[in-house]
Amino acid sequence: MSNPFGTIPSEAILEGDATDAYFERTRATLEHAGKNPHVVAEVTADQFPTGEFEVFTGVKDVATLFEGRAVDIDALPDGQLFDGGPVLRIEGPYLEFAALETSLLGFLSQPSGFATAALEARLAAPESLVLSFGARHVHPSIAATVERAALLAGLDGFSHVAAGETLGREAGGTMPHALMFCFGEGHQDEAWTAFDEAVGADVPRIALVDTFWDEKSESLLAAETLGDDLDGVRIDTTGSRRGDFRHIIREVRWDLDARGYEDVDIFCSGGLTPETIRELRDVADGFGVGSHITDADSIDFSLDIVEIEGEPISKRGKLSGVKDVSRTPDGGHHVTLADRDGPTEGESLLEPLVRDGEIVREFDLADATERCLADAEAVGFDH
Ligand code: PCP
Repeated sequence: MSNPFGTIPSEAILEGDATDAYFERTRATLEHAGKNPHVVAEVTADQFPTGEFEVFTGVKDVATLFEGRAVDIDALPDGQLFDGGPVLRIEGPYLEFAALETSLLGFLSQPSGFATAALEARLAAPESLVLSFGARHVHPSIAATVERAALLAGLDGFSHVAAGETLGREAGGTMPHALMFCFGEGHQDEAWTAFDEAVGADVPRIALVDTFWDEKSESLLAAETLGDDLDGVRIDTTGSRRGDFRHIIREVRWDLDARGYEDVDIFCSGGLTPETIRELRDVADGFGVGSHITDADSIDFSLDIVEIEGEPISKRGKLSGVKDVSRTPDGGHHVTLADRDGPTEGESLLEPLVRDGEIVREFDLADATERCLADAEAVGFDH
């Protein structure tokens, strides 16, 4: 069985079969009528800048989707922020790409949502270790999409093993509650000792300390058990038992310090949001973030024809004509008609991606991360 989980095969996406039925009917109708107009179409979320910036990504997959198609595409660079206007523009015969619209939008919308939420988490604790733990909340076939978006937004690492193989980065992680259960209440020290003996030297010794007893008791037991080998403790106290999480963490810190364990770091996880991370960032050393990223709303991108046979056109509520977007030194994001002058000192942001079916851009995740974080600062990203 080649497709046991019922996911859409890559070949179907590349061939344009991963589409909405009305595009197939459009093809049949246009071919019947002998029409295939030359168009320019733009991908846009908001027509005018809103002041609410989001992260653009997924563009590498779009390039792959369009390789070999007789179109030209310009797009924002991977990791660029935007708050309105086109993020991508396609020019060519309409039937060359009509059936690809559905997959094109999917490649951009969900990953850009993940990356925007990940950036919120990143900037909530710029000095702390922030890891992506949310792969368990999505279909496993897109786990690498989540983890890539997290890295793009500057997170320090992620937990999903197969995503790591796809991305060429090793997954991180220490122990789940299941491991603690396997040793049982009163035997936490045996679990941590066995872990210390079993795993490679490169794995940080982070003891999970919220399973059976209070966080302070288990943290001190972990420190006494592993001594200098203990790198940190992880507190994942469930919401119903959390009370004042900040106070719990401060209490654990106090008692570890009081017994000479100042070098033991405290990591937190479980339902964290940018707000809770901000409240904890001065008392905890690191955070594992899952659902804040994976629950992110997809960016509401749509693809609209804006020029047909050289003439501007649009539906009601959309802006006709080929556009450009530019960034001014004050962080402003501007939308103008492409054949008019943009703002003084504005830097045009739409760059060649595909030329007559050939991918003309290289992709580097580290570069995209650098761009994303620099651009977040330039535009004053603040969600
Ligand atoms: C952590 C936490 C969440 C996971 C991480 C994702 O798991 O309990 O379920 O974080 P999120 O709440 O931000 O989505 P573990 O403590 O490792 O889970 P388990 O209880 O399965 O060991």
